[in-house]
This record gives sequence, C-alpha cells and structure tokens, in this order.
Amino acid sequence: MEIFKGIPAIRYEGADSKNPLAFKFYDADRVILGKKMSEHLPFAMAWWHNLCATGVDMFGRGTADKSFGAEPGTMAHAKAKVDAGFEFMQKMGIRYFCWHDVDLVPEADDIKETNRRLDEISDYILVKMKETGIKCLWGTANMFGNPRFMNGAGSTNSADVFAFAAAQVKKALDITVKLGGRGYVFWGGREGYETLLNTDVKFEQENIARLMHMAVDYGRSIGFTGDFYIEPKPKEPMKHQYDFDAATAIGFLRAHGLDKDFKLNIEANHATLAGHTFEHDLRISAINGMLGSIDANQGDAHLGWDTDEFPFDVYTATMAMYEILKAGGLTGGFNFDAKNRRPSYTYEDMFEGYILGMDTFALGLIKAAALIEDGRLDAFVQERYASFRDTEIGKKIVSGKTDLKELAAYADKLGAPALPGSGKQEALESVVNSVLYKGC
Ligand code: XUL
Ligand code: CO
Repeated sequence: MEIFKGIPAIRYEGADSKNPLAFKFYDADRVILGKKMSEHLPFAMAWWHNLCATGVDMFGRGTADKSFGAEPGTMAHAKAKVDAGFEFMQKMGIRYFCWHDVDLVPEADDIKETNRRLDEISDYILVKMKETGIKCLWGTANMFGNPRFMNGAGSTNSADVFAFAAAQVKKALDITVKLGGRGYVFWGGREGYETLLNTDVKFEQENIARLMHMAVDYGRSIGFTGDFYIEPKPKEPMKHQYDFDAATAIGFLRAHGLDKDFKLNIEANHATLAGHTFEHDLRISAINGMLGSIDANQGDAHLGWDTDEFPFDVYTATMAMYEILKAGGLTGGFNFDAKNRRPSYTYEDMFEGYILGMDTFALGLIKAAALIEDGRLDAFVQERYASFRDTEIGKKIVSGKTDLKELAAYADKLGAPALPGSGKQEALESVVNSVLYKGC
C-alpha cells in the first residue's frame, strides 16, 4: 500500500526546474572526475529523524504525524515505518539507511522481548532489502535515551548499567551483521560528565575502551568485517563529552589500541559545536587515515546547539567534498542525520528536506571537482612549503638529518630570515568564488 500518495519518484530536472519535488543538481548518472555522482555520494536515510521524529521539543508536542496508519508503540507501527522507509528511499533513489535499535522497534521492559522484536523486524527489513536492493550503511545502539543511561553507558558508574549497555551493543551488532551493514557507530550520547566533582574521568574513559574492545572482539567473532566508528561530539546532552572532536577521538582510539578497527563518523553540526569547521574535522580524520563516514547536516551559526538541519550551505558542502575527494572518498557514506524544522510537518517536507540535502552535496561535489581541476589551491599549497623541498637545509629538516646544533649554527650565519611569504588568503578565497560562480 502506497503511503506517500501523490509523491512521485524524484527525478533530476536540472537547475531551471521549478518543481519542488525534483532534483536540480543531483543527477545520479552524471560523471564527475571519472565516477558517477551516485558512486561518489552513497546517501543514507537516518531512520530516527525521518521515520520517528515528529518535531517534539521541550516547549511543545510534535507537529508531524509519523504513525503511517498504525498505532505508535506497536509492532504494527514498527512495520509501517519499514514500509514508509523503503517507499521513501525508493522514491528518493537513496540506497542506504542507518538506525538505532530503538528506532526499529518499541523498547520493551525486558530486553529479551526487545531482542525478539528486533529479530522480527530485521526479518521484515531483510525481505524489503532483497526486493529493492537497498542496503544498511550502519547500525548503532541507543544508549542515551533510557533513564538508566543518565550517567552514560560505557562511562556509567553502575556495573549493571554497563552490562545492560553491553547487551544492547551485542544485539545491535547481531542485527548489523544480519543486515550486512558496512559500519557500526558509537556516538557517545551521554559518555561524558556534568561535573568533575563527582566524576572519575580516567576510570570512565578506560571503561568506554573496555566496552569498545568487547564490541570489536564480538563483532569480528560473528563475521563483522566493516569499520567501527566513533562519532565525535563536544557537548549536548552532557556538558562535556569525551569524544570532543576528531583529534580527541583519534587520541583516545590510539591510547587504547582501538585504532585498527575504528574510523570516525564525522557530523557537520558536531564539528561546528566543537568550534571547528566541518572540513577541519574531515581533514584531521583523513590525515590520520580515519575518515570513515559522515553525518550530513548543518547547524545554525546563531544557535549553540545541535539543530540537525538539512545541508543548505554550498560553501561548506564544497569544502567538505574537497576534503573527501582528496582523501579518495569515503568507505562509509553520507547519512542525513537531519530533520525538518518543526513547522515543516508534511510528507512533502520530508522529501523536500532530502532533495535539498542531496542537491547541496551534488553542488558541493561538482564545485569541489572544479576546484581540484582548476588546481590553483593545490599549486599554492605546494609552493608554500617549497623551501623544505628545494633548499639543502629544508631537505635536511624533513629527512631528519639535522639537529638543533646545526640549525642554530645555520641561523647564526643567516642573521634574520626573510618573512615566510604571503598567505594570500583573500586571493585564494577569490579563487574559490571565481570557480563557484564561473559564468555568472
Ligand atoms: C546525535 C547524533 C546521533 C548519532 C547516532 O547528536 O548525531 O543521532 O548520529 O547515535
Ligand atoms: Co549523528
């Protein structure tokens, strides 16, 4: 039974189209830098926002009806969400989805019953996957919503809660493997603290690592060959979260011997909450060999929280795609961890949010490829460090064949070094504009 009645499959109509239910820039088969757009951009639907979130906030109840014709809180509703999700993805041409355990089924009081429900719904999802060719990008366990996780999951002060979290991770891994997921995510929802006064930070971090090691051991034992991901976020819901940003998460993974099995899932709005740009956290992940997947969304520069908006900012998408292309692409995908604004409550709005996000990333891809082909940014960076390639002393520094004594003697002879050359930021920003708006 069709759920999104009257909404057709979304097609590419080009930039001149005035049809709100058409792509203006995302043309799946268009080839950019030798690869189809659809291969560069494995988009994914986030089960939680698209199929579960109604727009409820702390000031008012939801505005959107996501019952899809069934009674919320029932297995009939869980199945209706599967039907809605697959119809949505098929109409959008989206080939992947991401989920938390409790997005898929209503959580029961007893975990045995929750797990039985997960078995039932994943059987149903598998049938739909076979029918449509749609795949699972990643799965995760929600270890932040239930009151038992008020002090965290891996970082909780209660051994029983830790054990319960472990049980959820085990089941979520079982379902990820059953659905052939490419990845498994740890977003440290409440892995952090409200005050240092009551917190043993060292012990909590060690316990998170213990949980992650157990997940790796169990996952590999049941045939999970994909990547585990940490999704960094600096704050919200906790005042301070341990996976603050990409650099912090990489340090944690290395300190605890988890870096071979883990990469990062970088969310744009989390990077900006950490005081970085999205492209900064992508660069830090990429240069450390840990760029895995992304949560594609954006925040609001005037608000200090995780607004999870659909990507609209073409500059950010361009610079993000520039980083991703230069890193050789993602092993994961582009998950729209994004939700409609509360007053955008209709079925059309759900599609229009994804159209906006996919078109924004398509533009980002087109423009990033143009920046790479233009070559001026790359050439400038190359030239900027030329003294380490072209001078004897520079070559010695880079190859480790000198020491402080020799460099001090060299500096004595030098007197004062010349200024290191203009950074040319404004000229380079102008290059970006001239590539983005060529032909205007
Ligand atoms: C929350 C967030 C999560 C993770 C998955 O800020 O981004 O939805 O993506 O747990
Ligand atoms: Co996210």
